[in-house]
Amino acid sequence: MSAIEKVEVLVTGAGRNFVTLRITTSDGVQGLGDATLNGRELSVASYLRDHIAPLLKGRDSTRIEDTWQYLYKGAYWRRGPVTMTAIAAVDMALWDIKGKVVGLPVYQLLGGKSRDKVLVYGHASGSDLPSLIDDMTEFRERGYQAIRAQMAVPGMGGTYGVRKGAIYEPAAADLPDEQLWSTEMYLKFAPDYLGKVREEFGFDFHLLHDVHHRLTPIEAARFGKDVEPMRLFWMEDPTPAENQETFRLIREHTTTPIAVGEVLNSIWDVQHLITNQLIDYVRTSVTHAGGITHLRRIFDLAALYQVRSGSHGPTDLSPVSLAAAVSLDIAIPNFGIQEHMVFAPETQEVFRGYPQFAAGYVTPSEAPGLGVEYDDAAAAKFPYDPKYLPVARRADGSLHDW
Ligand code: CS2
Ligand code: MG
Repeated sequence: MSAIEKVEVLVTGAGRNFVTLRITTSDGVQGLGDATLNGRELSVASYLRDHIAPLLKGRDSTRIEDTWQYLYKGAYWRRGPVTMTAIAAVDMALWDIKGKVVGLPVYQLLGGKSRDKVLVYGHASGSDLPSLIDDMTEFRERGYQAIRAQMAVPGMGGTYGVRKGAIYEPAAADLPDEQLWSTEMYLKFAPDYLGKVREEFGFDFHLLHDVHHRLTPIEAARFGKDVEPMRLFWMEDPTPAENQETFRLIREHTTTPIAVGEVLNSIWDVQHLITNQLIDYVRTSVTHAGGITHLRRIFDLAALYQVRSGSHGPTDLSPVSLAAAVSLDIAIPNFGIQEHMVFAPETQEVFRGYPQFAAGYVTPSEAPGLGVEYDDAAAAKFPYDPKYLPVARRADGSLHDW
């Protein structure tokens, strides 16, 4: 039996904060799993180090499903981002090990390729229309065939999704940055700039937009109708998804495709959305939704209802997460699109071998396992640096969804 012998929780601030789980077996085979939860990283690090690691020592590393069930049911307390991210990290690491032991990339263990390459989308943004157009132009020149467009709304300060500098990172403050939000201004402004993007670039690329949980259902219905002429690939997170049934109201008013899931972490959180076809893309990530084992279940349920994948993949999920996500993306029949962001140079120094971008697509590594190596010496150069995601407040001071 290939027993789990060593469990390491690796925390680094390489470009941004990442938590990585490394499992080593009695045969000396190592597997990696991403355990990064932006703004709450140490909660997962502690969950893994203090609660899960003692349970893993001596377990048979080949028993991936049993370990998943053991950690999920054994916690007693169900679901949630911290628990499901910790389970995900163990799951990814065990799939990585299994691939290395049999000498195959993980995607081969998931049924092999259903496509030759994985379509990705990038994040263009701007503080005003000229800078958004410039950024979109650059993404087009780099070969992206799908681009998300986000622009600052005048008078709203740090509107969501606007990159500062080369790398997009929303968790940039020592305490939560308080950003002003006005639905009225957004609803007046966003359809207009998305229309100008289409005027500038036409329709021969996929245009995406992230509403980021900001609207009420009827406001989202109105937004969806307003942007129908722009033929978005999707409008993302139009309204908070705790009440899954509420999306029916949006559906009744607009044909703009809907993508939901990045803040959700189990099949049950998206079950109603999928089985009632209230969404078109499910965005749950391999890191926050229980790993490869559970995300495959979500995608298989989605396939029954013609819902496609659209995995979350920002810079606050590590290159290990991207490698695991692309292993699923290339194998499942109902792949939609994969979010793709360029990692900081420091991140690339620590994590090596992850899927690389070429002409609008990525492809998985052919190396056994997930194909990512973690450089401890490089990681040690970048200490953990606690950062918080922003919060949003309305003009009257009340809190809004960020
Ligand atoms: C965003 C994320 O990529 C997206 O779709 O919603 O950038 C999100 O804001 C961050 O992952 C939060 O840490
Ligand atoms: Mg999003």
